[in-house]
Amino acid sequence: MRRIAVVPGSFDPITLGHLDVISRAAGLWDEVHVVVVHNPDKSALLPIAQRVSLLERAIADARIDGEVVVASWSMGLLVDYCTDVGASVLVKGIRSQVDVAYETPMAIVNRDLAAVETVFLLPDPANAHVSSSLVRQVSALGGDVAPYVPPVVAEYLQGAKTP
Ligand code: COD
Repeated sequence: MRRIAVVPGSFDPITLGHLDVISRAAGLWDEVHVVVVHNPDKSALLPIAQRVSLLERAIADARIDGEVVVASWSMGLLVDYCTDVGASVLVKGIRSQVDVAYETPMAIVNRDLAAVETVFLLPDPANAHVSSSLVRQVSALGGDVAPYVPPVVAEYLQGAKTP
């Protein structure tokens, strides 16, 4: 049986922390779906289609070993996407106790709703402080985001600032 996992997120934009989680998930499951989901608790920088495009290019550039599909989902529960594609596992990255507190209730509800388990991966310590919100803030204030994001994202954000 093919073992499929879903790595969901806002990916606004994809960071090196996300890329690390995606890469390790691709080594653990037969097929990994990276799914862009709108998070209503966050104010967005990039449209969903742009986030998908940057994810696709960053994953291709990183030459991740494994089968990785990029998609977006706006049709309701994330577990419905999992059911549609035959995934039984959600993969989330855990950087801190804040992430644990945020993710734990969702993991329990997703298991209740559709028997979808959540697997938590710890970050590479080199990326443990990296978040999309940090990248958005550094970029908005004119700083260099290259240490935190794949090159394609750094180029895109730099281009978006250049008149
Ligand atoms: N290192 C490791 N992991 C990281 C790093 C890093 N540097 N940065 C982020 N991550 C992890 C995050 O912890 C998260 O697991 C994932 O990467 C995505 O992060 P973000 O910030 O892009 O995305 P979020 O946290 O805004 O995404 C939240 C979801 C949309 C995935 C979440 O809200 C969700 O699962 N929603 C489901 C909606 C639903 O069906 N609800 C009903 C039942 S609960």
